[in-house]
Amino acid sequence: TVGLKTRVIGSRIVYFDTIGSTNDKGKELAANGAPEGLVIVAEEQTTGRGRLGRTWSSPKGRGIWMSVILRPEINPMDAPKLTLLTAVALARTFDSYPGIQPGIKWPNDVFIKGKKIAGVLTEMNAELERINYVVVGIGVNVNTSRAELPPEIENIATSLYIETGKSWSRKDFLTKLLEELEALYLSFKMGEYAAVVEEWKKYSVTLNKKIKVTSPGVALEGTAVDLDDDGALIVRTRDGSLKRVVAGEITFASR
Ligand code: BT5
Repeated sequence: TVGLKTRVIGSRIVYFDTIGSTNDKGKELAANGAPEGLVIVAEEQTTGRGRLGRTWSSPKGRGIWMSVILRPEINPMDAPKLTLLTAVALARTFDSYPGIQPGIKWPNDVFIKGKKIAGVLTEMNAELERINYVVVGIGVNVNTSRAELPPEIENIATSLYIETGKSWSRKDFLTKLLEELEALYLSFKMGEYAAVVEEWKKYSVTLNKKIKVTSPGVALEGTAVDLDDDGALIVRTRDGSLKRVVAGEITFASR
């Protein structure tokens, strides 16, 4: 065990030396009745996934490749809130490292000085108005060196090691992250989401930027002006109208 102070998140941790994807394992275990809070951690993922079929580089022993099973009693439409909440937990954790200033790019990326250091992949199983389970996948580059980054992400990704020039305990990072995640999740369950949104805004590198949004059925350009109470991004388009985007993908438009 890692000496956790949490009661729900990480109440059970299953550990794998090597695995395809901790999210796939999470979905399998959740479908078979695994309890809320179960965490799956792997030293290495051979088919780590990002969103929309993208790959997530997960070299052995270098990062935190993990998934958490949640069973919140919320409307499936509110599931994206869990992604933002997780990004805030990650930002708080990075914030506790000397000289590290995390930024959150909507909805699921954590950046340090313009480079991606962590990502969140939230997947759910729901029927009608009821969530059966949510698997929150989290990938964090802790001790990956520059040479270990795949060439295609060499210029867009970073790690704690690359940023600080030293190695860090993955166990300490994981412990802190699970504690922050639990604190945020418990207050979320009590209906206190507004504070999460406020904190998200504090870390945001998205607000007040010119962006392009692409998501299923949406393609628009404008300025990200706010995050609403539900965690949706509010974009002001050139004609001055406000558009609400709940899920998708943004790129920063170069002026
Ligand atoms: C994400 O997707 O950022 C979600 C990543 C979630 C990974 C975790 S690890 C544990 C769990 N099990 C899984 O199989 N997945 C989750 P997305 O926003 O689609 O970003 C993917 C893009 O990030 C890729 O297309 C690359 O450009 C870049 N990328 C890939 N690996 C990276 C890494 N290790 N660090 C930084 N960027 C990376």
